[in-house]
Amino acid sequence: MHKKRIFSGVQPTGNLHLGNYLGAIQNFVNLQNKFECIYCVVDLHAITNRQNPKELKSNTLETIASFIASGLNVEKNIIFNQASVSAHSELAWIFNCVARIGWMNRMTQFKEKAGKNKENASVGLLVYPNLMAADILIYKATHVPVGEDQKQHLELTRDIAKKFNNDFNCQDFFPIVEPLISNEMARVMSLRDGKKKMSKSEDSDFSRINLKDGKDLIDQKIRKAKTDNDPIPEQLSGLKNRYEAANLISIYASINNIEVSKVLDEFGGKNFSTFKSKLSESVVEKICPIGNEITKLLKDKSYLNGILEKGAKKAELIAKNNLKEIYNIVGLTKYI
Ligand code: AQP
Repeated sequence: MHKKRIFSGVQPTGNLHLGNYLGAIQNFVNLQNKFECIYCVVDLHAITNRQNPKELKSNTLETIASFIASGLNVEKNIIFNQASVSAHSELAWIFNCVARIGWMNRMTQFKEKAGKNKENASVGLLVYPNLMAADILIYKATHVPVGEDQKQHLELTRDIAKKFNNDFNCQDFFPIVEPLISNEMARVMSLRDGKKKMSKSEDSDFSRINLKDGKDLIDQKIRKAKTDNDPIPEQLSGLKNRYEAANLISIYASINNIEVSKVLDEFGGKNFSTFKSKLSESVVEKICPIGNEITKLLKDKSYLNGILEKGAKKAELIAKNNLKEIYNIVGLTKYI
C-alpha cells in the first residue's frame, strides 16, 4: 500500500488561462488541505517545443505566481520547478528504456502537437509522456489532478509502472496512479471553436481568457465568443451538438459552483446576450482578483525564486531516496 500523495505539473509556456484554472489549478487548491501535495512547474516539458530562454525563465516565475495567487499555500505544499531536481530526468531515461515505441506513437497529444510535420518534431515531444511518468513516479505519487487532455498520458504512466514492477520483479514498487479529473470542467474549450480545447499556444488571444486579463478585455472576449443563433435551451438535451453554447454554459456553472441544469433553469429560453453579460460578471469576479495578485507577486522576484529554491530542496529529498532504490533495482551503480 502506498501513502496517498498528490503530484501535478503545469508548463511555463505562457499566460495561464481559464482552462488551466478550472481544469487543474482549482483542483490543486481543493486538495491541499486533505493530502500531501507536490506541485511542479514543468519547464523540461516546455522545451519539447522551442522556447525563448529569457521568456522561459520569466514564465516559470509567472506560473509560480499564478499558483500562489490562485490560493496554493507555499508552506503546506511542495512547489518547485522540474529542472531543479535532476532525478526527474534520470528516471525519465530509465522509462525511455521501459516504455515501447508503439506506446508513444499512439499518443494523441503528440499527433496534435507535431501536426503534419511529424518527422521534424523533437524527440523530446515524442517521449514527453515518459518524462511525465517520471515526474509522478519519482515521488511515488498515487493521485494526479489534471484536465481530461492528460488522461491518455496518465494511462501510459500506469502501463509504465506495471511494466517496471513486472520486468524487475518488484510488485507494488511503483503505485498505479489514479487521475483526478474534475467532472464539470474536464475540458474548457476555445471561445472561437467549441471543438478545440482552450490552449496557451493557440494563435488567437480571443480564444481564451488569461488569468491576467482585465475586466474590459474579459467583457470583450466573452461578447465576441462564438455561439449559434438559437436561444439557450431549457433541457440538457438541447445542448447536444451545440459545442460553443455548451462550453459557455459549463464555464458559468463551474465558476458559480452549480449544476448545468440549474443554469438552464435560470437562462433557458433567453438569448445569449443576456447570458453573456452575466457570464462576464462571474468570470471577472473570479479571475480579476487572481490576475491582480499575480501582477503584485511578480514585483518581488526574489520572493518567488526563494519559494522555488525551498521547494526544490524538499522535493529533492524525496526524489533522491526513491532514485537510489530505483538504481539498485535496475542494477545501476551510483558512486556519489
Ligand atoms: N482547456 C483545458 N481545459 C481543462 N484543463 C486544461 N488544462 C490545459 N488546458 C485545459 C490542464 O491544465 C494543466 C496544465 O496544462 P499544461 O500547461 O501543462 O499543458 P497543456 O495541457 O498542453 O495546456 P495548454 O494550455 O494547451 O498549453 P500549451 O498550449 O502550451 O500546450 C493540465 O492538467 C491540463 O490538463
